[in-house]
Amino acid sequence: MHFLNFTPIAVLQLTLFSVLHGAKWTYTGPDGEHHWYKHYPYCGGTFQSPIDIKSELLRFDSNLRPIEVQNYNLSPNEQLTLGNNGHSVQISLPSKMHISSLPHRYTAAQFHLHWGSSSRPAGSEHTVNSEQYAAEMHVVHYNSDKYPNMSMAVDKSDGLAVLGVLIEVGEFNPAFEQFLKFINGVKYRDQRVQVPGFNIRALLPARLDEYYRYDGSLTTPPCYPSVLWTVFRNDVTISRKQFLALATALYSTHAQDSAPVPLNANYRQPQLTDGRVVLVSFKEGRGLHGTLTVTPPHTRKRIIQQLLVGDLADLADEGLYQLLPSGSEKLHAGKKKDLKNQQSETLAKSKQQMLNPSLWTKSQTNRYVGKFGLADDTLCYVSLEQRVFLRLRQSHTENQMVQALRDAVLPELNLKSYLDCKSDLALPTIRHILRGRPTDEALELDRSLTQALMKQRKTSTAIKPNVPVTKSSSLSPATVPRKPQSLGYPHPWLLPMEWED
Ligand code: 3TV
Ligand code: ZN
Repeated sequence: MHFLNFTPIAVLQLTLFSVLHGAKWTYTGPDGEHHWYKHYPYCGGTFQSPIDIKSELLRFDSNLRPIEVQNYNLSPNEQLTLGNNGHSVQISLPSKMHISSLPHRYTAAQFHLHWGSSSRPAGSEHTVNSEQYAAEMHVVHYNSDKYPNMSMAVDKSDGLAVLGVLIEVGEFNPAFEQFLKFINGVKYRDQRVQVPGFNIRALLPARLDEYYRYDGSLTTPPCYPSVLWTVFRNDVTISRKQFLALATALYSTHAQDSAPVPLNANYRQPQLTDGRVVLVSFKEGRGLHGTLTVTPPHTRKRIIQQLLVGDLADLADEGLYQLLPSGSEKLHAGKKKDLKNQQSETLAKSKQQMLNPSLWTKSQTNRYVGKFGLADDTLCYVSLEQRVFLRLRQSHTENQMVQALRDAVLPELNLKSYLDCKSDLALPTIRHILRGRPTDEALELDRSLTQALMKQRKTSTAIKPNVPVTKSSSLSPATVPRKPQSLGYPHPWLLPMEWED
């Protein structure tokens, strides 16, 4: 969270200076991604991309329309510029191409790729359940309803929409060949060639109705958090030969440089999710990675309302599981168990992350990611909670103040965000609500919550390592390490509520 150390003016000055004077950045070495924030403060900030798109972040959203693109089928008479900018290979696109299915028109500007190396053909930026694809294509569009060009849009929160296509090595892809056949003409940085237009739609997967959607950033400096990301669920393939052409033909250095540096492995590591959810346009799961949480907003609202003023016994029996992350539906759908038992198990499962201190930087609640329709971002106080918490921890002032914020102020603020945003209910907030309802049922519900969490805590401490360290893990080096909770003292969230008379 290096971004927190700069004032807004300093961020602006530093970013302007670096963009104008072209501060050097690379993917490895002293100017590698862990150093980007020094010249490009947004790279150390929040809501960064790419991310690991994992099942527990997913929320089905029935409002997500199929992506519709216009004028993507270009004639060979239209000339496109293929270029090597030292970070990627890019094709500029004509402004008639646009996305028509979003609430604003997003006009195409360019597409480019990120890829691995010949020795390690894994170079996608987004990963799905920690799985990295061979490469990824990004079709960059800007909001032309609101901004006159790409430069004006690039740093605006609603400025850009990027379509992400995951690429696997497999069948030969004739559409990709339309530009890969010219790649040797742009071997070195700043080289450009003209290529005939072709059908850009053919670079995308067949189904444009199945995708992941979240709010994020440019994956390269200056990392502005200005991108509405759409990552298609279905990948496309290129042949091994096509992949190798991409991975071996290019250099990130100029033709005249004495030490040519190959251009490959040009992907950024997955970033922290910062309380974001990933909306999904499709409902059905797929095998191992397919389980989705599909709580529609109106159900969520109804359950929260029930927590506030409804019958708590009924809620314990039937309702609460619907608010909880992936897997809970399956448990509920199985053989009917004793209800209390069932509730305990379900809650325990869903709160597993909360019980693993290493995962606390990823909020259990979520920021509303759709830009359109439901709510103003400012209602989502969960990110505020995270930032306050991190900042206080960084300055070594973790104390009663933090606890008071978490226990008293933030649950109340969060309640509003749960109602307005697409987020799950965090335990402190459930407790905050129950505290306002000192009835036997509320006490009972709190007890079973506590029991379930205590039980789960024992199991999770026994079997779960603290920090997953796979290559594609979304824990970036910016993660503040957590000290493990002492086994002897339950975390305050696990203690039964004190009931006021
Ligand atoms: F807009 C971009 C992206 F979205 C650009 S051009 C503007 C940067 C100053 C770019 F280079 C990108 F790499 C991306 S990306 O987030 O799609 N990778
Ligand atoms: Zn990109």
